[in-house]
Amino acid sequence: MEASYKFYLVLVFAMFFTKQALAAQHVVGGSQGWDESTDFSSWSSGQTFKVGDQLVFKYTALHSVVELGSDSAYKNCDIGSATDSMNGGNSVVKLNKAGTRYFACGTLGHCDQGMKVTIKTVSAADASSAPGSSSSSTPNSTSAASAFHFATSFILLIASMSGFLFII
Ligand SMILES: [Cu+2]
Repeated sequence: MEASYKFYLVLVFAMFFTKQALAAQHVVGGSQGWDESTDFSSWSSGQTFKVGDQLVFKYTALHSVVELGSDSAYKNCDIGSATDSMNGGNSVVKLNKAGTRYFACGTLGHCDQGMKVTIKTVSAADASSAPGSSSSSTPNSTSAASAFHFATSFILLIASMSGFLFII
């Protein structure tokens, strides 16, 4: 009875850490963060956003983060039509489904200066066939990736098991 209780605790623990390991956090703008001087299009072109990943906006009190609902609102910097608004300097956004999302700074004039970013989220399956990987190399890289994920999960399972049993 007690053994199965421990087993489930360990399982939940392992699943939690495995999920954490597979979901990525993207600090918007990289080391420059959410700022007028950052080139967001070049930053985003180097990223793959997958369902389950998180965006982290880091900024000073001069800025905020608003989410815009459409491509036209994004192009026109129509901040008034924002669907969501965040402030406080450290805003986390979860990418919970595939599709395009639009973010801009809510401070007057900043969006027009280029302080905005488009995030295209892909499903995990689409991510493995993303442009750039040629058709011949795709199967190899996919199996390598899943082998890596399996190994990571396995190591985390063992690590959390030993860690948890040690605590108990
Ligand atoms: Cu701003």
